Amino acid sequence: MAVARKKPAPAAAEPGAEPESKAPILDLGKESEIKAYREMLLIRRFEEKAGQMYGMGLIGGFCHLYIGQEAVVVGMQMTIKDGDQVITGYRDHGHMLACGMDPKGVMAELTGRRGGYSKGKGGSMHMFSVAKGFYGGHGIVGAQVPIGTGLAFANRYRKNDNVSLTYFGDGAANQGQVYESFNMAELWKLPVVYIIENNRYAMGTSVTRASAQTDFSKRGASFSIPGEQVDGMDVRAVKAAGAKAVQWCRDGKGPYILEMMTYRYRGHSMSDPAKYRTREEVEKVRTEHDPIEQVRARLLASKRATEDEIKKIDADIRKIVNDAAEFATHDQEPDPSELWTNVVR
Ligand SMILES: Cc1ncc(C[n+]2csc(CCOP(=O)(O)OP(=O)(O)O)c2C)c(N)n1
Ligand SMILES: [Mg+2]
Repeated sequence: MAVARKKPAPAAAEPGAEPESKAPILDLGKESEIKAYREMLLIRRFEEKAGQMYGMGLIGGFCHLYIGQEAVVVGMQMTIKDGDQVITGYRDHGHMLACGMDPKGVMAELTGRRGGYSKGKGGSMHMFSVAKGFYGGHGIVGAQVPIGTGLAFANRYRKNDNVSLTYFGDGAANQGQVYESFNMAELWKLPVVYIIENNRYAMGTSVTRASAQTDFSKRGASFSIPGEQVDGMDVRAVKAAGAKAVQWCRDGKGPYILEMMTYRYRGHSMSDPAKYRTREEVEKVRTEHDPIEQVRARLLASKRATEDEIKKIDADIRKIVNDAAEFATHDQEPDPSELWTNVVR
């Protein structure tokens, strides 16, 4: 029997929309604003290059680009310290770069070369760097949520003040294991910030088609976990909300949920032509809310940076990315004897 819908599903929050509850947006200051610009641009250019290299057949397997979402990870990274942990799903190159992992090692992993973070045997979704506090890189949707909660459990058990930043998408937020994790995290007051990157789609399914409650900041309500919506296209808003949430965790008050309202400009993965949305929808976000363009315009308007200084940053970033691509193209593939190493039997 068909069930009649009593009321239409609420409209999903748009990227760049004014969130209902928000921490005050604070000026980052000159140095941090320039740093944020550099780091977001590094992710953007790296991902564009990865897209090109995929097109040239140099990258095989899956490859999910983070273009459009850069302000989320860069803003959050500004709120943490050494010892804190970051974990995410398969849209992970931006998180690795923001954690300070070497672009050469990340790109070489994408091309399956021995200088890659997983010796060329893991690919896009399977890279780790404990030294940089990055715990993956997980291809199973939502699987990182209990693991990120476990990292927070370890922090609590060891009585340190480290915090786990656990990222996942709007689609993953509908999974059962997320709510088991929420329950334990609040029950044991674990220091974990759950960062829901709401980019409005899970593969080709929009949030409004898949979610009964599209305000993801409320998803912890029945566990008494506080949450807020954040303009995930504005690095200042991300940093302000992130700093509050991280402090909440460090103070021993338990988990916190941040719903980042963001958008991915590219398809779900390199093989997705994204026919489920219009060009206009993408263009509108790009032209009105682009996270990098916002900072660039602000730097110039405030005279914190000149056109020449911005050009110099752009050239530096292009060189880093070109060097990474060069390395990833010419480094050797793993020796066939490596087929049986690093395998759990
Ligand atoms: C357990 C599981 N189910 C399904 C898939 C296939 N799958 C890969 S990504 C994805 C969509 C997830 O969307 P979302 O959580 O919104 O993250 P986004 O891709 O938008 O970053 C699905 C269903 C999977 N990898 N794992
Ligand atoms: Mg999504």
